[in-house]
Amino acid sequence: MRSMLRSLLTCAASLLFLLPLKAEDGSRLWLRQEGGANGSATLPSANRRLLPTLRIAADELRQAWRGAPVRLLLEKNDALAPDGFRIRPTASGVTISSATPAGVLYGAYRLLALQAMETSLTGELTESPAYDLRILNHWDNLDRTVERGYAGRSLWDWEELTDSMATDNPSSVTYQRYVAYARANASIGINGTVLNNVNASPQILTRAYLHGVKRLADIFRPYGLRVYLSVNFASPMALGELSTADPLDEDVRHWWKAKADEIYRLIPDFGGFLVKANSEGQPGPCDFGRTHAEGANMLADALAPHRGTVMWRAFVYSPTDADRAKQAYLEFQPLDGQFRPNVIIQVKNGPIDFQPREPYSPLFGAMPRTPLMAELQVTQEYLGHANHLAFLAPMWREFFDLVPPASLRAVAGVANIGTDDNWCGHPFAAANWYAFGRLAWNPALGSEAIANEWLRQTFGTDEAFVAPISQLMLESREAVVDYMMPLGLHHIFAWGHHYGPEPWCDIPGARPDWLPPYYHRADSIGIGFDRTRTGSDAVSQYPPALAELYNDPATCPEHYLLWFHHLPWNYAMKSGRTLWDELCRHYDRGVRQTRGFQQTWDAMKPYVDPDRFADVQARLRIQARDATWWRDACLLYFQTFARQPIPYDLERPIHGLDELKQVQLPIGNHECPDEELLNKYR
Ligand code: GCW
Repeated sequence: MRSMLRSLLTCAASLLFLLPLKAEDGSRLWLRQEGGANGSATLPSANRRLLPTLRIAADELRQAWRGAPVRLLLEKNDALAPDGFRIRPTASGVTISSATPAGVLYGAYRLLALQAMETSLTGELTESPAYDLRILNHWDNLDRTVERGYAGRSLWDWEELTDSMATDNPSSVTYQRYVAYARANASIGINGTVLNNVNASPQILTRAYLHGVKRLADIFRPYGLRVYLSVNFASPMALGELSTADPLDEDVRHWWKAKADEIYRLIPDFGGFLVKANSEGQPGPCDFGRTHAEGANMLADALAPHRGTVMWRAFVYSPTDADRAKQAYLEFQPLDGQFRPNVIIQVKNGPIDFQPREPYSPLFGAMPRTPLMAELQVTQEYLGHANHLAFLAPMWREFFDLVPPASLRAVAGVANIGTDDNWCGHPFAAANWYAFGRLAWNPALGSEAIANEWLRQTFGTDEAFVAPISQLMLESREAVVDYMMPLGLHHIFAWGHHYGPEPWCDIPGARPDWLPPYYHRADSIGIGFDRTRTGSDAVSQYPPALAELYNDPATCPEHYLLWFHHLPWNYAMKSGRTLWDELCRHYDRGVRQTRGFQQTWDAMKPYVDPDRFADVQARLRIQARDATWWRDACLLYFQTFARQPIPYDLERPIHGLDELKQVQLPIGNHECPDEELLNKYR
């Protein structure tokens, strides 16, 4: 009898698992609540300009809120930043108040998120964004290719947007997608978007495109999302209107003023310009013998009457110094204090270029009289594109743990969004969009909290799913570091696409600092870039205490070791093993972790809808194969210098170095890898 009962129970349990989970394509992101709502929301009286945003807040609550009635209130609160909000349980329900309509909207999304996560509101909840500007940077070209984009094409349909005969049709698929984009951003507090690539086409400033920009700005405005543009510094020349772009030339200054006026006539709340100047072949003030400050200030003067902002990038590396890691500092630090108040210098988190791990850029903290903002890369240019699962919150946490958030004026993230149904390619890549927004709102948030929030809203709240998968997410970035470039190695990617390994890459005539051997410096003695006081002296760009720490291999954190030091293959590591041995073990650990990720995910089948389950499963398989490819390529290549065996207790390489050197991936800067094609080359 007992055994019959047991088998009946087991049967019922397995039947439960067999119930089909609703198909999901990921298009709803973390905003999946629908139906069953009894929400009621009352609006404050407000003038017409403020109403659309408040209406959205009320509609969202009406559609999804299942709790007591909500009252929305516009109310000044001196303790909060303008877009901060207060959620207060009252005798008759809940009140959401803020000084701004956007703040009320953020409060509404927060309340709904709590419901989705099954977290109850126990008392009053107040939140205030750490930065006024929380902005995405799209590297979208006007032909709809996306530089370093791996999720389809650009969202912006310029052909249609620039068509002066077209009228906006709110029920069209593209229009709906624009709305969904603005809504997703608002739900995590992102309030700015730069629509186009920093390698900017001058065409964006022509009348036709500006009209298109205006149409997007009108759609985004009610969601509190302001539009910005990347501009090409030589636009007045490139558009054939002037013979120079010298920032001190009166005609040039006038041209930009007139252009700014034209933009603000169309878009009164236009945010401003983002500029990549004198970097990787882009034009800039230095072409005319002027400084970055003179260039930025000229644009700042054009925008100032409209209260617009210039975000001027510090991503420069002209061949002025032998160490690329030092160049942004060398060029920008002396300009401290020379910029107009409406200029913010946008600095990548690390001194080189969005590597899987970099120390922070020493520019942070070195320009006390200039507002700085951090540029983080959400798109996984150097972390496996849309094929690898790499949750980036831990990487950004590492940055914020060293660079005090209060020393920054704003945070920007290079977007990973495209026309793919699920927006970001890999179903888990949306977690990075989410994490970016959450950290730009509150840089003190922990990675685990963010992973949990995202998982609960995106997949479900079952702890049997959330606990192991949040653990997987938290380990994922370190796994990528391990199988790609552990112990401070960096930029040993294949030429062009930055996806696979090519530590041997040598292209005659190419800039040395675009080639991996420049960075790893492997030779018969050892490996690593000597940036100590007796080397390139990059350490001295850090505050004295850190410089001291990084300068000595005995105190330098091991995860930065080969970033700062060139060390012998037999160098004794903290573990007591040799450097070579430890290097092998990191690569090995990275590969083993990806195998573990596969197993963990497979066990999650009962909790995930079939489409997303299969999609992640397939990508994890690619990741595991790529990890092996990385390990074999790097270890076999470095072994030609180290001349030592890979420790015998580790898994042997399964590829041959010559075979790996033949791998050519058919992808360039602007293309997303075609999986079928890629597999032919693997
Ligand atoms: O990371 C490098 C990329 C380029 C990019 C550049 C930049 C937009 O490989 O594709 O160009 O940085 O940040 O300007």
